[in-house]
Amino acid sequence: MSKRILVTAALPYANGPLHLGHIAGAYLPSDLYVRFKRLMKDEVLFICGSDEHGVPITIAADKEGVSPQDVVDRYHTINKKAFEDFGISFDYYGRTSSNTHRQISQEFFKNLEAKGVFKKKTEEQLFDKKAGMFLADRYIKGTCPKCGYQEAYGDQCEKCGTSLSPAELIDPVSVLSGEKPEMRETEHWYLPLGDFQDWLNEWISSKNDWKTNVVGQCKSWLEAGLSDRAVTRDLKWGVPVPLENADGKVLYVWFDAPIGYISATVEWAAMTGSPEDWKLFWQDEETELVHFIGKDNIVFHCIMFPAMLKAHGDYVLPKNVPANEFLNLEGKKLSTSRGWAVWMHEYLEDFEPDLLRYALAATLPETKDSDFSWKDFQGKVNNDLADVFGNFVFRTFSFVNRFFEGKIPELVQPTDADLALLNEIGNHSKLISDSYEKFRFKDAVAHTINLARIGNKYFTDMEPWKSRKDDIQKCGNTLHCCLQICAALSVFMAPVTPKAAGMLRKNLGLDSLLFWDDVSDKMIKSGSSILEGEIPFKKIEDEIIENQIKKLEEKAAAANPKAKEYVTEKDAIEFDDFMKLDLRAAKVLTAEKVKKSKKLLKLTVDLGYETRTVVSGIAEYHKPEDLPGKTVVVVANLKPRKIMGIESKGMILMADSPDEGLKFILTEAEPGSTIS
Ligand code: B3M
Ligand code: ZN
Repeated sequence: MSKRILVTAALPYANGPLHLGHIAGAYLPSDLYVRFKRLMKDEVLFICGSDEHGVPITIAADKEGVSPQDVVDRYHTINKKAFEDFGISFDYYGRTSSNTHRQISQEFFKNLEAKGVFKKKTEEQLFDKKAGMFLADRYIKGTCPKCGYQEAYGDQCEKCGTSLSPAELIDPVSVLSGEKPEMRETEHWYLPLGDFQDWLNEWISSKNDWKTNVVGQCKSWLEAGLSDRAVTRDLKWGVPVPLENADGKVLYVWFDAPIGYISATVEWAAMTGSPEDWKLFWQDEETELVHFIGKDNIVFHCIMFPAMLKAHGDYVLPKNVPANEFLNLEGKKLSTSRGWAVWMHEYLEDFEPDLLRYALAATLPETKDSDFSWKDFQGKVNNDLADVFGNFVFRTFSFVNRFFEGKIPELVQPTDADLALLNEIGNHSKLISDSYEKFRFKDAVAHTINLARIGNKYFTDMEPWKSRKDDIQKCGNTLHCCLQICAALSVFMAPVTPKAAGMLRKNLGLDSLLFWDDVSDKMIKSGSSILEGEIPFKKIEDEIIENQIKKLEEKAAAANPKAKEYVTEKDAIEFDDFMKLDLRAAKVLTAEKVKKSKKLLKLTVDLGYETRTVVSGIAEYHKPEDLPGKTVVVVANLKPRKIMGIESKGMILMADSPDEGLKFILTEAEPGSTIS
């Protein structure tokens, strides 16, 4: 029985172009799911749009010396086109600077205000005297009180995901003037999340089909206790607070942005000519609402927005929020500020969307961070798409066109091997659909390409190049079965490589619109004709990949001109001062992560005359498993210190190369050798 599903993808800030990390986080996963669900004949509405308020926008505008509207107009257009070109099949792509959105978010706010949901408080907030403005969200930076990350924002720490208020930051600094802010009184409306704690505890606990990484984050917030969250800001750019005594105040971007899903649906319904249809998706309990996001948005989609929807009362609640973790690039964190990113609009200038759709789908950060490298991209395209899928389809089509005049051969007295192959269609239909249903897209894609692999092996094992000479019936059976596999793949591949799948359906003479339940081992009829067919995927040459890597490194170098600047030398010291240091060679014996810390490793080192424990802040640059056996330099006579409860005796010397992170000072000397 078909379902009604409303799928949303996180609204990207319209303050810059899209990169691979955005695509791997929310947009490709949601598109895979939507395309699959449409094949399952479910009624799916796929909604997204530009998130056009908030400090990320005004900071970008300030930097360029243009208005926030200029910034959002530019990037709304660029991003909307990039999504279209990449095949992200939204039914509607809205924007939160629209009049509809302003009206709907103001009505939502007034509804909660009228119910007395908000608390109104006058509190001291951080104020930048030089800039003459209160510092909210990304206008303020400081050290995260939870994980020690020194670049945490005023509303969230991007490193550990903790949602913060500016007053919680350690050593806050204004992003605008670089000055230490002062405290000033201001009045705001607060959503008292604590009032929803019991309901949220129960609601989250009932989500036994949610990803563990999502539930884990929610539970850690719930256990820490939910505090009041300001839902208004002293800013000029945003949705004005729709109350009399609220001049100069706007809705907090994370209050209005999720309402953007609703306003985009209202705009979609109006566009279709049935303006009331939005209610089928937002106000009908039969609808399944699924939010696709990155892990840094979990608190807003699993705690804050559900509390808002619950307080309002007229809307459905999310059925699932399958948040993805982060995608790294060539082993390093993606960073727009450091120019370490592959931009979608640039990718699309050089490659087909299907290639990246497949390569990313096969390595999505579904339960832990994953990595994109150009070499791996080439491998996925050349090995999986070209050598497995492409080769299988091309060989099958070539044989049928050369030796059977392009007609689908009869299946006559199929052997066990023939039947076993045909049976794989039903097996894989279940394996693939179950994976999609559980948001396990990597598995879905792996099972899909595996069916092509099985088909390829069957073709080779059956040796049609021999049987065509001495057993034409066997040869015909082989090709009939291979064509049935191709037909099944033309549906199974559709969510991930829509263009190639459509081409395959056309070349097989199949309808352009097929559904999952059209797949069987009899999809194509003997005697009907196939087209010539073309090679579905061409291999990518090494040189093309080398150029991409070079381009990435050049852009990163250009974005970090000061990366080659050197730290200024310290003041001169006496020789005797230096001689107080006792530097030794020491061999690393073991290394392990320190629980609850992202930066620290605990190592045991052999000093020749003793083995000791040293704690070192190198976890972001070195994997523990790579360290045993290295002989490093240790300051042996440093007084012992307790770090995260571990006694650390000594310090490992590291070179802090500006753009390469922390490097060891390795030595060939024996453990215990003195170094001077
Ligand atoms: N604009 C995306 C981000 O945090 C944010 C999502 C809003 S979804 C309502 O990068
Ligand atoms: Zn943190």
